[in-house]
Amino acid sequence: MTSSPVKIAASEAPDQPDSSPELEALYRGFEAELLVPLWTEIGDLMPAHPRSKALPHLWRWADLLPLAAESGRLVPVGRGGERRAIALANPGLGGRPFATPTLWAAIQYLNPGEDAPVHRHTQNAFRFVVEGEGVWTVVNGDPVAMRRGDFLPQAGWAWHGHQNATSEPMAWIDGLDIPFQYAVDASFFEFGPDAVDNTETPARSRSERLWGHPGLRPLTHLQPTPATPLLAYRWEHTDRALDDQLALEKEGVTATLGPGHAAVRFTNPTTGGDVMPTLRTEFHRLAPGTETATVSEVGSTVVQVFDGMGSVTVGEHSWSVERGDLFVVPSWQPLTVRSEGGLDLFRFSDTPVFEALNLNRRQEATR
Ligand code: GTQ
Ligand code: FE2
Repeated sequence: MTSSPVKIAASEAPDQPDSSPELEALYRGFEAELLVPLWTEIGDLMPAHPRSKALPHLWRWADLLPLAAESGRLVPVGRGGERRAIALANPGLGGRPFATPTLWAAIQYLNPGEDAPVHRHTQNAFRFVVEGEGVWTVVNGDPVAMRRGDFLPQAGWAWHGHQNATSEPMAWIDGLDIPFQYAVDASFFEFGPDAVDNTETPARSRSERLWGHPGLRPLTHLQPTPATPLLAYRWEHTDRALDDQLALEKEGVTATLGPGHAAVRFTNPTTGGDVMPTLRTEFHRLAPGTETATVSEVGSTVVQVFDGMGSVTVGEHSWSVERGDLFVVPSWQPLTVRSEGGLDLFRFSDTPVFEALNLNRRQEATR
């Protein structure tokens, strides 16, 4: 006998009718017809507030990097596997390679002289570099240098391959909306050339020469695009913006989120909105001794510590963190961050999805 895919467990929910042979027969009847009553499921389906299956979790860079390097020794990169990328698998998500229900986060590793082959997909992506340099990511034929502190967005459906043009291996992190597109069955994928057809290693990409001038829009490109056309947001700009905010605060100009808390959002210069339709990306700098407010938000977030030391609390979990460490903040779990000697954080989230659907909520704990 095959077992029914649906099993109705009436006793687990409150305010259920008393069990009886007729009730059991009714429930077996539901199962046989693939029917499920709302009254046994409502607590899980319609909770008072989001209860993510994802769990708060921390991955330490000191554990990730050696495993990525060992993958570099043992596992070739090429067609089929496409990327030497190792995903963070949230312990609450059943072993799937998903950092959160919507977000993919992975460490990727490329040896000297290696090419990660060209492909494109509907998933929106970005790279963020916490240490090292030497890889050019070639996006629609435009080679983009990757260096420490750089944020490198790459819109869905753009052709891309990666090329290590130096004599040192390089690791970085990838963020994508793979789990979101998987959940809603929106994914398309195409192979491009096996080798990255590129001989240039410019310091600045063509995209930066066109789009990388603050407040200046090329008159040939006045139409808004759904994702940012700027392929690199360089560390020197991010660093200076954050330094300036903290310096202005000292001069009495309100420029920070709170005492000692500088932050910037990476934006699409054609709209002023988020860099990609599904992904919000930000950089936060906490001066020594700063503690953030405790905030809960709808949607999930992944944070990588770029520099410094501090501690974070996500729901019931607290960790001390240092350079490269990554942690996840599931939907509606309160987050508090404390800086010890100064703390720089890169963060990405799925917030634009919730904002577009009017499902975003944010709550600050009173203290
Ligand atoms: O570098 O193109 O981590 O397509 C996952 C999917 C990286 C990439 C990932 C990808 C890529
Ligand atoms: Fe890709």
